[in-house]
Amino acid sequence: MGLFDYIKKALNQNKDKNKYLSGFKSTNNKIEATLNKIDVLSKEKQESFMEELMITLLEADVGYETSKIACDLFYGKIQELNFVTKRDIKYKLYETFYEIYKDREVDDLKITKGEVNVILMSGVNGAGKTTTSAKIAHQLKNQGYTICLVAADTFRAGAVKQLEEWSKIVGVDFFKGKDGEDPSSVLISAARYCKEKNIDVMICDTAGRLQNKVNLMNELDKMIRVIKKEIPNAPSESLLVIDANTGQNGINQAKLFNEITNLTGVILTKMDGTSKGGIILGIKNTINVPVRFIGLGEKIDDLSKFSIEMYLYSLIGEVSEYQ
Ligand SMILES: Nc1nc2c(ncn2[C@@H]2O[C@H](COP(=O)(O)OP(=O)(O)OP(=O)(O)O)[C@@H](O)[C@H]2O)c(=O)[nH]1
Ligand SMILES: [Mg+2]
Repeated sequence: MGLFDYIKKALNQNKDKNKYLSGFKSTNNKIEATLNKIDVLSKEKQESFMEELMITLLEADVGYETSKIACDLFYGKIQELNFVTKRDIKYKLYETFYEIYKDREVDDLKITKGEVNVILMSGVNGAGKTTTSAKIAHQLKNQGYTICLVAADTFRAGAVKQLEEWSKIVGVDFFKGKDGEDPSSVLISAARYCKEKNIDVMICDTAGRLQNKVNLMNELDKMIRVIKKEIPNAPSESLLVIDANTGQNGINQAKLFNEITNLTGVILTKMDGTSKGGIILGIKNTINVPVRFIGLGEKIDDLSKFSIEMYLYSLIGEVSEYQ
């Protein structure tokens, strides 16, 4: 089976196909527009095409470093052909991105039976941490786990209430500290509470923090050190939530949060908006942390396991019609 057949098979099995396609529509249009200028790519036109491709990738938020790697890899691939058609270009783009995105299998969240598993959610203000905590709680509850949503955002007024409301909607346990309590201390009490109640997963929603605010990043570091005293393996998952519309800054966020929290995954939210989507390749190539989920809306069900095949198809589109 060729790469594209494989991708198509994965696509047809994915229930979120239409959401993906609509989420990446604007970038798909741009790539299409670049390709539509070409029928056959003669040797003379290759250089100017490569420039256009680089610009298209930069505009899609892939980031300079990763765009450069992609273009070099892609250029090498088309050099092997005597005659380059639009279909070849698409096919080689698939191959290029597929190669850049190593470790393509997306693991389920790591949950060990018989212990309290801590999922730590971090990210900058408004990225979607609280909503995504609820969406994950909902998915894990449906898989049969007992969940406690923990309000470790003691910073923003209303944050605790927001999570509490979600816990009622999802129908899972909820834990909060006292007003103004230090978030690390909330985590300790939450861990004890979850152990006592034999909760499988505690999902810790934290306050939004800018990656360049040292004291807030130190607070996050402290939370991780402290929770380990109660639960040595914690956090079993450390997930960074990034608003996909953030563009290049998202790659910086990923780098800095990764230094502090040792990320096990990234969640890109608001992919249903005007996001350009290229950031997924940029993040993976820059910090080698996989994108685990993408947020495709504000509702509790609008969280999809990331699929590189779906993603590439949504960006590059159909290949066979050019055969
Ligand atoms: N369209 C869309 N909206 C989303 C998605 N995820 C979150 N939102 C919205 O983004 C806004 C912010 O979400 P929150 O979950 O409160 O973000 P947060 O990171 O917890 O924010 P702070 O706690 O203030 O840092 C809300 O209006 C959410 O409904 C998504 O995948 N798609
Ligand atoms: Mg929040």
